[in-house]
Amino acid sequence: MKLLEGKTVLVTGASTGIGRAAAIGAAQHGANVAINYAHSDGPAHSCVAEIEALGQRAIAVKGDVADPQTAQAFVAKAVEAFGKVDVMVSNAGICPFHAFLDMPVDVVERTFKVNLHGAYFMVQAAAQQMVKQGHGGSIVAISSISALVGGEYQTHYTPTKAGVHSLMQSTAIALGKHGIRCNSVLPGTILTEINKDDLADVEKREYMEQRTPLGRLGQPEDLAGPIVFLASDMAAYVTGAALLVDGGMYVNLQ
Ligand code: RM4
Repeated sequence: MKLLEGKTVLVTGASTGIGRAAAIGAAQHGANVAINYAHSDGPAHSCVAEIEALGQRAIAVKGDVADPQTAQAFVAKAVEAFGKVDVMVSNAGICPFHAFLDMPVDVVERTFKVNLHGAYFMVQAAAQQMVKQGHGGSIVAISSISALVGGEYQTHYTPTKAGVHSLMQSTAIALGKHGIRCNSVLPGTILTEINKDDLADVEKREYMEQRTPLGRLGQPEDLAGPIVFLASDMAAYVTGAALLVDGGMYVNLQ
């Protein structure tokens, strides 16, 4: 069953990791896809190729989500290519692990601008287009288990993920009248570029695995199904919700 047949799905930070898995998952469910990416053209273009190999159309649009203009340009390019926006998956994020007491100003500011401001501008631009279209839509923001719990080396990061979760709660209220649903997904520890260096520490990786009742860390593909579900009409009455996708890590005290 294809849950996104004929839909246009936009995904930020989609050249690798969770964003890439979401983009390909949407295509597997019948969507045409516009991906945003910030840096490397190669992985972005290979993501487009993988989507086209599935028989769906795709475009890749380079842009730094921290720049408000990027969101407007991304949505405009998607509308130019596909005529509409049905789903926005706001995924782009960074997590440069760093101790609190000597955390540099530029690291804090960059993390907030990418993870929170970037999400805000992308969600706003997509919602503006959806309202103009007049037939609703779905917005899925990638928050994190870190919206709910802390991290010693993530004092700049966890507030942004809590903010993304809260943004979905408030936009769900603001946009419900337009038939636009807003929900957040809260991944646990998923093996991606964002934590490759951190999890290269064998002791740290084993600790995180042992904290996970399902016995393994997540893969980006583990997020595709939950994101497609929230994007689709299967979740027609779901808005303002948060879906943990963490292998049970959050509830595992003892
Ligand atoms: C997630 C969670 C994971 C970490 C990534 C970077 O929100 O904290 O443990 O590896 O961020």
